[in-house]
Parts: sequence; structure tokens; C-alpha cells
Amino acid sequence: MARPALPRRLRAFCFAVLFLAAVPAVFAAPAADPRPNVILFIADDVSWDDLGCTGNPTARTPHIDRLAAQGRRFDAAFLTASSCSPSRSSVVTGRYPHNNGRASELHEPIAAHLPWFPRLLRESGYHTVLSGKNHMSSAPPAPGEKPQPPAFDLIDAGKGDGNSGGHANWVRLLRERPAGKPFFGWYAALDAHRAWDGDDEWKVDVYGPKHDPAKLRVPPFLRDDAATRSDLASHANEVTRFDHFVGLVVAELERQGQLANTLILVMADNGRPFPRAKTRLHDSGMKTYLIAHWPAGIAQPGRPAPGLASTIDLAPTILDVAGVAAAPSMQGVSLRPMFKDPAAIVRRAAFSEHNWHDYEAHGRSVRTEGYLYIRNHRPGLPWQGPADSVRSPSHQALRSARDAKQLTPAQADVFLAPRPTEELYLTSEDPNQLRNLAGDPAHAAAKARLAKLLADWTAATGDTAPAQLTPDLFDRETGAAAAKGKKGRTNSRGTPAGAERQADRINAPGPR
Ligand SMILES: [Ca+2]
Repeated sequence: MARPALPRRLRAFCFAVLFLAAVPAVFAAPAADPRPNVILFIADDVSWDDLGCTGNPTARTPHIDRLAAQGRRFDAAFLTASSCSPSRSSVVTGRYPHNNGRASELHEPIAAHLPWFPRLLRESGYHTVLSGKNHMSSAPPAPGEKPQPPAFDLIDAGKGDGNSGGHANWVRLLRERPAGKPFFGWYAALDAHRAWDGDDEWKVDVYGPKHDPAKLRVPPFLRDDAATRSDLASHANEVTRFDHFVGLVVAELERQGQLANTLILVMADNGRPFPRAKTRLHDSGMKTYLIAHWPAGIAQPGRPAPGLASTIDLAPTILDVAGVAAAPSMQGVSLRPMFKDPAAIVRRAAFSEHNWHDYEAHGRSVRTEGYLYIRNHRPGLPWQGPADSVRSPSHQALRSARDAKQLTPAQADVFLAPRPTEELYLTSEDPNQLRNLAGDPAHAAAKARLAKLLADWTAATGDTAPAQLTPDLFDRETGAAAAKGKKGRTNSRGTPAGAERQADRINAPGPR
């Protein structure tokens, strides 16, 4: 029996319904990329224990403290260099400083062929922004080779509105990002680097009162005097200003309904710019706070992770979160297992370096769960810190007290020369690393084990300690710039450096 045909009008209606139902699939814009946003906050010259959530009783960092309380605090996170551009360059390529071309030394560029992880994010569909301090560069490509495509869609110096701290545009750039793309922000403050512009630009109604110098904790390796306390208070003020702008970005993510789907990481590039901190392989220089906040991706939020982590792991971690394969050149491991389980162990050792930063230097270190082992390849030289620290009131207070023979051994350490070739510390019992156990027979087995770890890493990564290194560009006692026209510079790999080095830049006081 023939099926009765639908009336013509009903057929037309059915076609129209089917057509309209199909329209969204055919003509609508593609669905927004659901991958998480990532924002990496990097403060400048802040030590691991300069925050409230890492145990500093007088620090005022409520916004970062909240991220730690609701996310994951990594309690054994270490930089690969306690030096600005070497540390940042290592994060961006996921490679050890001495494997990063000439970037093992301050101000030097990364080898041209090495991929930067933000470029891989960008090529996978992320909108990538650097706002604030940059201090990273690529060397020119070899003749006949093309330069790599840019790593960032937008690079912004982060200044404006009477704010020179590098964070002035963080919220605006988050608001102005293109729709439909996940966002990656390399948000790098100039806080808390000397000079103390945070004090000059302070807004008491925004940041609250300045820190009271009389109430601050003074590390045992500094003099407890008025000049040092005032210096420390100015640093603490800039840490609080950094925290304020982190809080504004978090509030903006919340307003956009994006906080749950955003991985926020908070760290610093190197330790505070004070004696026996910045450029040190000890915790005061090389340990960093590392906070991860990601409601959609961190299990058991609020529980800290005690396992070792290196900032060389951040590139593979962020790429892992974004579903992008890490480049074969990257040397770290993803920390994502530690997002899922705070007790996870992803590495058994973390390695760090000390290369030229204003002064000739060559040192290496390895950490395991309980120990720090340091090998100094320039034991004849003092380890006074970078020139900006040497020029500081805190360092000059140590100098005066040294001349008056008033220093404790911990305070005298920045003047010590010759220094031990080997240092070994039991970090759990000696958080400031003031008791060198390298000559203690009770720890000889541990020392041998760590020395072997370091030797194996040295061989595996092709590290060297050349006889000729880049010489001092500043006076070690005063921090004053040395005479121009140094000849025969080599970098820490022993190869000629500086053909394109700009003499005016490196000789300018206060490298930034
Ligand atoms: Ca720095």
C-alpha cells in the first residue's frame, strides 16, 4: 500500500526545521578551545622565604598565600641559576644554563636553534603574552638559517599609570585577549629588584602601610642594624606590591569565570638582592617558592608537595597541561604527577649553576632529599654576590663591621677567600646552610654519593670548567663598574663571548 504523501506545506515545514537544526553545526563559529589558561607569575629577586605562606612571619602576601592554601605549594623547588637572565632563559627553554648557548651568563642570549615553550603553545593555538620584565633573547641565527617564529603574540614592558613595577598592564591584557583561544601570560614583575621604586610609588590606600623595619626578621648572615633593616623593609614593600597585582589578576579571572580553568604558577627568578642570597647556590639564592593553583587540575588542594622540583620542569609541565608535546631539547620532567598526588616524586636530584654575574665565577650544586652539595671551581675568589648587592647598604654595613672585627662567621662568609672547594649541608637541620659538613667523616658516604651524582650530570650534559672565564666587570669591594675595554672575555663554556655584547649595557651600573 502506498504511503500517503505528506501534505506539501507540512513537507516544507519539516525541511525548514531540519535545515535550521543543522545550521549551528555547519555555520556557527568553532567551539572555544577548552584547554586551560596558564599564567606564570615571576617576581624579580625574591627568596623562597619572603612570603607569608613559606613561613615569613612579617611578610604581607595575602593573595599568594590564598593561592597556596587553595592549590599546591612545592616545598623543595629549586632554580637552575640564582641569576636573572640565566634563570629565566632556563625556564623558557627547559634547559640547564650551560646547555642554553651563551645564556649561562648574565645578559647573554639563548642559542638560536633552541625552542621556547611559549612558541610551542602559540603554534598550538594559545594567545601568548609577555608583560613586564623580559631579559631573555635569542642569538642571531647561523648564516643561511632562518630565525625562529616569535614565542609571544605580544610583548609589553608592563609600565604605565605611574607604576614602574612591570605589572601595570596585567589585568588589561587579560581583558583584551582574543575570544576563543586559551591564554598564556608570562607575567614578570620588576619587583623586588633594586632600586626601590616601590617605595617612591607607594600608595598606602592600595597596598596598606609600609613594612616596619623594626619588626622584620633579619637573616643571621646580615647585620642587625638600622641600615640593613631599612633595606629589608624596602624589599618587603616591593614583594607586597607584587602580591597585590597577583591578586588583581586572580580577581579578574574570577570575574571572567576562568579561575577554575586557569593554571596559575608563582615563582621568582633568583634570591633576594642581599649579601649571601642572590647568585648563591645555597637556599637563600637557589630555592624558590613555587605555588600552583588550578582548581580543575590539582587534587587535594591545600596539601603541600615535599618532593624535589626544578624550574627546568616548568616547560614540560605547562606543555603537558596544554596537551602539547615537549620538545626533544627539553631536559626537565612534567610536575603534573605532583598536581594529582602531593606525595608524588618526579625527580631524585636537582642541579644548579653559578656562572658569571658581574664577577668571574663557576660553581655547581646538586640536591637530594636531605643534602646540598656544592662544588666551587673558583675557590680562590670571594663569593660576595652581584654588584647591586655589593653596593647595597646591607653589604656596606657588613664591610664596616668586618673592618671593626665585629662579624660572626655567617656574616663574614661574603668576604671569605679562599673558600672551600666542596660544601655539604644537611638541609633539614641547617636551613641557612651555616655548618659545612664536607670534612665530617660521619657524612662522607653522603658526600661521595652526591659528588658522584654531580659528576654523572656533568658528563651527561657536557659541562666543563674552563681555565679561562669571563673576568670581573665590577669591583668586588665597592660594586663600582671596572674600567671599560676588557679584552679576551670568554663565557663559562670557554668560547669567545661578546662580539655583539653592548659595552654600554653591561657596564651600566645596576644590571636589571
Ligand atoms: Ca632577578
